[in-house]
Amino acid sequence: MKKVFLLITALVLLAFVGSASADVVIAFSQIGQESDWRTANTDDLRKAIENHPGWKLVYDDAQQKQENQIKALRNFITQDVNYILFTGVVSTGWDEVLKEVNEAGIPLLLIDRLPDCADRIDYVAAFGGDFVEEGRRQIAWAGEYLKSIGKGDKDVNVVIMEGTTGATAQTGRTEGNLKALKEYPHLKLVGQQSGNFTRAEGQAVMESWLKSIPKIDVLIAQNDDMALGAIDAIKAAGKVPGKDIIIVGCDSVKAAFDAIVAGDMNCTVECTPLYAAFVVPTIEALERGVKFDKSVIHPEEGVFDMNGGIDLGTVKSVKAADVIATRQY
Ligand code: GZL
Repeated sequence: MKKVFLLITALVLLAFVGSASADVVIAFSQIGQESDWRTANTDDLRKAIENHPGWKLVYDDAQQKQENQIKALRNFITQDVNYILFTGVVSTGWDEVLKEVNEAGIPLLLIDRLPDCADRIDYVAAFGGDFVEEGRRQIAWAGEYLKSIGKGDKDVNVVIMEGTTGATAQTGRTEGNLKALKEYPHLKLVGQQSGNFTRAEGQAVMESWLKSIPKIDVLIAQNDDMALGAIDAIKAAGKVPGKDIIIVGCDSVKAAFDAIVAGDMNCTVECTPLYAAFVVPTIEALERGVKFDKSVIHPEEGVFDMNGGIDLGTVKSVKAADVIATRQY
């Protein structure tokens, strides 16, 4: 009899301990694996969540398809997860499914690319790059650099290679690019096309431009992967990247630092993918009952180039070679 009593007690205790340490389940709808930035963003968040005591990650890679993200979000609702991290491949078409997330009462953290419907839905907080400022910095760097080498009064031909059409990172950076061009009238826009944030498509677009545009002096690539693809095309055409064509990227991934130090690229505008430093404390605070007010948080970001010292108003460029050893992505 005593043994039975002890067995039942042990089972009850086991069940209690099991339920008391029930996981906090965090679901992450990730866009895809289109760029080094995206890989760094995924790795940073996965590592932080999977290594956090009592937390469990439910991860979905949408392979850059909106329909896959909508399916994933609905699966998260069915699984009744505790939190949802969301970044949208494009900015439109999310109202219905994000309202379903709200109706299910699952706290939503918006990261990276905010949806156009952000003002019409509930979310805890939002964290990501200031894309308009990043686009402004790209053009301003080119304008200020040309002034610094005595070519500020010379008309130069500029091409803008845009990210995934309709992504807030593309629409924001393009807005910043075009607004800043008005401040530098000698920068003449002669080409504008999407390279979809991928290295392969960046190379293909540059190849076609080199055949169709008589003279290109500056490439503004809205991410480093497309800039690196364009560098491959420029070299294949027998031109010297970083000299015949000035190349300004965005993200500040390691491969861009390597290209700048090698002299193939001139500048990269930082857009950090390291979001765990925001997401982890936010969810820990939510677990303690802290309330949030839909705040949109932009991280401090820099600009890195061949020599440093280019003043862009909100930031001064730093020499890539001086900091490459400290970079985390
Ligand atoms: C920016 C992010 C963009 C990066 C690209 O926050 O959405 O998507 O700039 C990535 O490299 O593909």
